[in-house]
Amino acid sequence: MRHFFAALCASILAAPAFAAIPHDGALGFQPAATRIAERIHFFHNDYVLWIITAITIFVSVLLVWVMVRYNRKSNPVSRKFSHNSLIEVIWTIVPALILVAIAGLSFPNLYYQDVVPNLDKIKTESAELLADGKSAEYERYTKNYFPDAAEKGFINVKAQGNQWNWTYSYPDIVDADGVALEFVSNAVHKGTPEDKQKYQDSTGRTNYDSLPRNLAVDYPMVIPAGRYIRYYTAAADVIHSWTVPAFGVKTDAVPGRLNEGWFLVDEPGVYYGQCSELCGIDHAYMPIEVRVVPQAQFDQWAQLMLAGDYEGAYSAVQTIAAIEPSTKLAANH
Ligand SMILES: [Cu+2]
Repeated sequence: MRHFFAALCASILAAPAFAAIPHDGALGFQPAATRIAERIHFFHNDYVLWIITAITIFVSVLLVWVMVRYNRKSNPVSRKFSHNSLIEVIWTIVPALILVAIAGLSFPNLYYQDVVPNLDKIKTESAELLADGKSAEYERYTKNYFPDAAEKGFINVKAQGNQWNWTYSYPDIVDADGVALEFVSNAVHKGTPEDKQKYQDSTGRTNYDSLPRNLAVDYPMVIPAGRYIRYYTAAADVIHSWTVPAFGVKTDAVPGRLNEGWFLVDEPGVYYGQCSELCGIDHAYMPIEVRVVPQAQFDQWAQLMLAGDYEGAYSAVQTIAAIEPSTKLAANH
């Protein structure tokens, strides 16, 4: 265990950037890295949790009251009535109102994360708010929509689930022949004593000990920070699910179907996830590693990958360069 922590600290310290990773004994969510995750955290921690707590306390008090007040000793002869219109109306309407209150906040969140934003609309709407001098509205608007990023357009990535690894494709990043960048991302296995040797022989790398088990991959998905990412999920064989907890993103990858979603990460760093749909014997060994890097570093990585220099590309994103002094999300950590 001590070695594990030492390795974990080493891996975190080696890269100055933030790493979203589960910790032993931790409680709650991983820190939110996207607006989607922030909204989910607020919905859960500051809203539904209070409602659940109130209901649980209320029901427990009722139970205790019934047990104490109406047991055979304190209430030997029970009354014979079986209906009460008022209480029946109350216990129908109040739970319905509670459900409406929950839905009222959860549906906008679902819609927000499900529907890929219209970037042109974001550009015009934000420009209109600014032109009309509505700075308060603009502030509120830019909490959920990001005009600067909208200017730059989407980065498209397709994540295809396979038994048992992921194939990432970047349809907009093409070589001279028009062939899109595509590569397979395999787990770095840490099970048998030979795994380390195998990893070192096939990649020539020396970082095996610093990699987290069942989370690190040989060739991670890389995306630029502060950009709208539109991702697609598909599957080659059975249903998988592309999931990164810190992004608040989980999308099933279904054979014969193309699902889509989006996210935008401000803070460069390493973000880990795992396939979240039982997909067979090696379900536990198809992790997801996303490296969020500044745009220049992303471009460099993409060029090296296109040129077939996978190891060069891998080392190009091992140390994640810092971005502007401190981003909005960095301040939260
Ligand atoms: Cu899977």
